Amino acid sequence: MKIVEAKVIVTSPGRNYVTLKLTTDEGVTGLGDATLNGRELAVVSYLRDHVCPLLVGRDPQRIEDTWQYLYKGAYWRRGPVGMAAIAAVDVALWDIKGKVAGLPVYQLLGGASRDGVLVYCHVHGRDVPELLDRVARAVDEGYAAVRIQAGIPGLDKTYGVTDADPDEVYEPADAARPEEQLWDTAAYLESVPAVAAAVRERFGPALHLLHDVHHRLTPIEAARLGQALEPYRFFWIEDPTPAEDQDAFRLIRQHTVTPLATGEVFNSIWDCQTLITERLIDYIRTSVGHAGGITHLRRIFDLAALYGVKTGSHGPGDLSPVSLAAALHLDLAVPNFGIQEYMGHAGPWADVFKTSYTRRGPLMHPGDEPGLGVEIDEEAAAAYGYEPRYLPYSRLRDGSIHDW
Ligand code: KDG
Ligand code: MG
Repeated sequence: MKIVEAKVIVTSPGRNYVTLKLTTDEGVTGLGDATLNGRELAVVSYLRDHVCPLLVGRDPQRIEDTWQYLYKGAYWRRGPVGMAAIAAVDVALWDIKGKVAGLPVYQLLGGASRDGVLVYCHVHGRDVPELLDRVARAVDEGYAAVRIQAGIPGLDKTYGVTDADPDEVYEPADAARPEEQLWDTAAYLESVPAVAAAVRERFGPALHLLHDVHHRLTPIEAARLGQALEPYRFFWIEDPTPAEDQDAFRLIRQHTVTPLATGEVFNSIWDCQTLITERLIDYIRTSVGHAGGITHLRRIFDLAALYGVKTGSHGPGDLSPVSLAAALHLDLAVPNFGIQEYMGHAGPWADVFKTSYTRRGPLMHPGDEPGLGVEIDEEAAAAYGYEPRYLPYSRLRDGSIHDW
């Protein structure tokens, strides 16, 4: 069997998605997600100009060899653009392998280790009453785990909270430049424990609570937050400090037993090595889309399993339904699964992507279609043209730039 076509499809049904579609000489197709939010066209070029020409003529069954060929063969390793491209190829090859075998991808990964995949949804509110109402709605909808983000008094906008409900799109359309937002760490640290207390008081101890700090604290500030949240028994706090500073986690760890999660901006096992092998985190949040596909994510998860670190894959709406499906197949199979982020997708995405995954109460399942269980309608995709958009960025009150 040979790959005869490697096509990159750019579409924006609600937001921008980049999809790689591989076709074999036997007419089998496979999809991979190559979306890198705000930098989509860089990956499009990497694929179209450098990777697709190498794929035509290759045997699609040789997934590991293709991964190594694209990773080692480029000489320039890692990085979000290259690794998103490799991920897309890898996931498309797993899709093809599943279709050829007549099996869902999770069966190729060893079969189901559980009946379904525990997911957490996003809940945000501009203030505490709004947040509480929306947590109640999520509980009514069957979720057992919620990520809670609330507006911060004195700040117009903050990460995780938008005016739209339930959709979260942080990238204003038609903005020629990224939107600027004000950040105030003291106000944030003051508000979060009170928000947590209100949610625990209303919903009791059983609901899993998660919170995303989004890289904004120093190590000692993060330690303080972790301590302050200990009475509320969080499932995790995420990205307490800028994730690339792995040493920071040693200091946070010395001060708090609140579980720590990080990794959504990591692209390879090397980014995770210290954090996992020194047991500095509890959940590794690398994603199928940004960390080299199913093949490489499985390797990261296996390393994590050795050290008692569980999985908690990044699953925002800016990764396409193809990535979500791939994540669910892996989540179902790996022994050290922890939780899967499920933000859902905004806008008319379902016109373009036909999916087989389902949610029943707190659990999701990828479905039993051969391969990933996702198809793309190229005609529908063509109707939603690319929209340049940027993520926002933050400044402190003195005008200096802070992590968003
Ligand atoms: O594109 C950036 C988003 O994927 C990120 O801000 C979402 O932090 C995020 C999360 O945990 O979902
Ligand atoms: Mg996050």
